[in-house]
Amino acid sequence: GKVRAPTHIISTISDDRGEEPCYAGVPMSSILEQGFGVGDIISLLWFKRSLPRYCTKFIEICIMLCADHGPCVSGAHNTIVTARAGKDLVSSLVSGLLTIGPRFGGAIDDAARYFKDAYDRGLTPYEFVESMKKKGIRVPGIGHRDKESDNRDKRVELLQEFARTNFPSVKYMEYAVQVETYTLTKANNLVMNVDGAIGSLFLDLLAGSGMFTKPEIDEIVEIGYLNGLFVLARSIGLIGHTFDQKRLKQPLYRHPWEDVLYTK
Ligand code: Q5B
Repeated sequence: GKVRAPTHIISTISDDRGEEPCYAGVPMSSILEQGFGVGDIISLLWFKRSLPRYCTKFIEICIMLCADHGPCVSGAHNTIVTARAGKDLVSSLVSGLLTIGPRFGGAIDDAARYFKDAYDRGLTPYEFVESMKKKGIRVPGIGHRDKESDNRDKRVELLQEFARTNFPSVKYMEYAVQVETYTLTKANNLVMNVDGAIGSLFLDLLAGSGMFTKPEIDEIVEIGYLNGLFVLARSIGLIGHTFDQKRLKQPLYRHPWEDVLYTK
């Protein structure tokens, strides 16, 4: 019979060999006919399945709410400085994206990992937070430079409101809220941030939608899909900041001496 030479690449999410490209087996024409949105496309290409409308809507809300957070945050600052150094769109974009990590925007996966582990093991919020403190690890998804208990992050409230109305269960989010209640007894700015809200709520989406097996959920959390939501969303804003600087014909950025402490 025919002998197939071993392939160098295995791919399971998309196929462009036929008459029309397919995402997870769904042809492009069907995607348009069914009125799919970005949340459906993410479901197909990241999770390899169509998800219920409330899930795809939640994904879209995450993308919309995280698209930008002004010019002062780490990512936008880098992008603005890079664009003003005369660099191209891709360079300006990736310069901003490279700041996404454990402190800025990239705490979603760790928030999901730690909240899931603590909830599933039945730790009280006190036991969880204090065990993190002993290990010298900041609780991912908690804390914000510019938000406090009496000046909450509106994005967190909006995500929670949507989930409380549309998700079958919000047990992980409620646990994260209890963690926040405890961390707020320590400092006023240890509020749940947008990473913590998305991380805990995505656990609820995975566990409550009935669309994922337990091993699949464990694999998603272990691999870490969820920072991808922030990366994708914030790219929209970073591209916007690049165009803004070019449009404004801003000159090379140089930080003022008076804002540097020169010391030996
Ligand atoms: N402490 C976010 O810190 C920040 C603690 C904590 C226990 C914590 C910090 C943190 C975890 C990572 C995280 C996502 C670095 C943030 C985002 C997107 C964004 C950004 C934007 C957007 C802020 C002062 C004292 C110290 C610390 C203690 C702080 N956090 N203890 N668990 N989580 N969070 N990141 O205010 O005793 O004095 O040593 O790492 O979830 O990135 O808008 O800007 O959309 O763009 O600078 O919203 O919370 O405070 O570092 O001076 O710490 O609080 O141990 O205690 P701060 P620090 P001590 S959302």
